[in-house]
Amino acid sequence: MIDGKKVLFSGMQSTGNLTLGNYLGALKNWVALAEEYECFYSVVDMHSITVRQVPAELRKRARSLLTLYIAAGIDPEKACLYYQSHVSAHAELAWILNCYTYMGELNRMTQFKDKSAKHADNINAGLFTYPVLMAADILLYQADVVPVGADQSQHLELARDIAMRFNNIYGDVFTVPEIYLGKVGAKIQSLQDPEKKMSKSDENPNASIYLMDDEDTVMRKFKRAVTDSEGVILYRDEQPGLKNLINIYCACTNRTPDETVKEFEGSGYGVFKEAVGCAVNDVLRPLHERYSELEKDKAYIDKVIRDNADKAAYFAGKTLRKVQKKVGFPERPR
Ligand code: ATP
Ligand code: LTN
Repeated sequence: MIDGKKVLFSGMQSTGNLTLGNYLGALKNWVALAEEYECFYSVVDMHSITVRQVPAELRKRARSLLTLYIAAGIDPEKACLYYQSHVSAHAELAWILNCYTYMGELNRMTQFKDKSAKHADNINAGLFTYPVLMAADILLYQADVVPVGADQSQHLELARDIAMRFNNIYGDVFTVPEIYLGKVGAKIQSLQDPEKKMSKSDENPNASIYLMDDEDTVMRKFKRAVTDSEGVILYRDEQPGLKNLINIYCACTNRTPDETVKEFEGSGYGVFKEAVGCAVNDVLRPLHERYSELEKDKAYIDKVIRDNADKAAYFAGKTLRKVQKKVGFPERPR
């Protein structure tokens, strides 16, 4: 608890350009949750280097991601928006937790298996211990809840196991975090292959709507979205492409699938796709405007980065010192 509020932690990697999936599945919920919880939203740049990055690109993307957090509506006076690499306690706690995590546990992680298959030329130890750094992120702030997509639930389970193991040995040191899974928009699929999730690392640019896509590009991508040959607008598993478009439409307009099906009864796919494109553009327009204003205000963003790193370091430091003491590190003489 901080100031009587429950604590929430989440993070996003600064790799690739954010997609509509990232926005509807994560960012949009983050904005709403910031009202209720004491939130820490990190740009997890230390996680990003588990895969090779071009340094200048990584730096640029990290800043752009932090700016997008604000453009999406998160108030940096209320929620703490910061770079993971600015708070050294993350690396320090991750090392300690490495010594309380088993190889067997890490071996079971499906993201590790997927990523090592994808980057067979660079299966580094960081990729293997990625979930331990993630556990450190969460446990440092004594987070009660962690909003993530379903793909991250295995990592969160591990963070809970590590916390409970540590607490069993040393007493109540860590809050055991709960996963928070959003409902609408929890899973946005690829526009080209509705069996796959929309992902920022998809090679086909037509598969994803990027948050920075201009209006014409958005309309064009929806026009080309893969549907089916049924020709009727219904919300069902047999029409996965259409179901995904309905989900996107609903998430952007706060309508239900039933209302949407009624609204477009008798319409062709062309008409519906255009409506989805317009609904998405209505959501992206204010985001673009706010982003381009913020981007120009270098001093403001710099101040947010500095102040919030200090705030994060303060809370993280408290937990880290407690942990160091518990495991038996000598106290620093004053
Ligand atoms: P990558 O393709 O690089 O693995 P990603 O697009 O899957 O990235 P992450 O950085 O892993 O995105 O995820 C950031 C957040 O966005 C997470 O909380 C994740 O669950 C959510 N998210 C990612 N893709 C989707 C999606 N298609 N639908 C809903 N939420 C998503
Ligand atoms: N692994 C997560 C990003 C992430 C995270 C975290 C999410 C790193 N540390 C802590 C929640 C809490 C991802 O790839 N989406």
